[in-house]
Amino acid sequence: MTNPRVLIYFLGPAGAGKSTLTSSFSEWCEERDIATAIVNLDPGAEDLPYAPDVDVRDYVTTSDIMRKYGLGPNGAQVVAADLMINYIAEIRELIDELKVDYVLVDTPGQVELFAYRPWGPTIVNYLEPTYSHLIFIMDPFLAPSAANFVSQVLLALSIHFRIQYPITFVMNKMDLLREHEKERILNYINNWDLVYDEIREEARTPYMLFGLEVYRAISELGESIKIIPTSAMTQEGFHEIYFEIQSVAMGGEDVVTGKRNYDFEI
Ligand SMILES: Nc1nc2c(ncn2[C@@H]2O[C@H](COP(=O)(O)OP(=O)(O)OP(=O)(O)O)[C@@H](O)[C@H]2O)c(=O)[nH]1
Ligand SMILES: [Mg+2]
Repeated sequence: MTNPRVLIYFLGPAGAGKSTLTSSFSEWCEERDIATAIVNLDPGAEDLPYAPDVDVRDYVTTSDIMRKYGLGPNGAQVVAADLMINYIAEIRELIDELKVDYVLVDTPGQVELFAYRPWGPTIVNYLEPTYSHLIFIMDPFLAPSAANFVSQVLLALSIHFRIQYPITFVMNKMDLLREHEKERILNYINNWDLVYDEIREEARTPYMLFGLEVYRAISELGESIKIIPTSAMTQEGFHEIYFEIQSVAMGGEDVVTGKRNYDFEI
């Protein structure tokens, strides 16, 4: 059987590499004759490293909203996102017309749109209620310590808690790390016990107890959370991302919730 068409959302903190990874992953797929299209959902994007097939900026841009309502960039971005809802039916029609296997969706840097606001779940559920996949991009430069590493995982989980589609975690920008930084990050990724030990070492304050409780809350999941080291520059990890999406789209289970998300026969 052929695969369903999947919408793949690239999410993560500002500057983590959502747009670059969207672009680079699309090139990687095209080189392997896997048809992709790109949707830009970021009304604040200035220079994109790809030519979007569907672009929210054709309807609303953050810079127009800043001018029109005298808002700063963050407020304008939230208003722009809200206004986007007025055009979402048109955007969906355009997406539905795309004749590709994978639609890659670049998202705004305001991660709170997905973590806290109704916007994120509304958009994802509306655009493709069945075959959607989230890629949460972690930034190694935001993980200088075990506590910060865990807090990025928590952010991803809080998004996943609200938007219950399969999720793949990636640690991007691996090519930028020096050898000892790379080793530290890979140790966190591969060894949750080390994360536990470091949290204990890092914070010898009452907060340590809080940190350890948080750690415990996610450590069982941690066993099943796989984080793929990637680089948008070298395309490291792209096979693994593709494999993850494929294994879910072909009837696998979501590692975090254990739910079957694609309920069809293989
Ligand atoms: N060397 C290297 N640079 C990267 C990588 N991914 C992203 N970058 C760079 O990081 C910067 C931010 O990347 P973007 O793709 O714009 O990040 P973003 O998450 O889309 O940012 P916002 O949309 O502003 O939230 C750019 O200068 C990219 O070239 C990577 O894997 N390796
Ligand atoms: Mg971007």
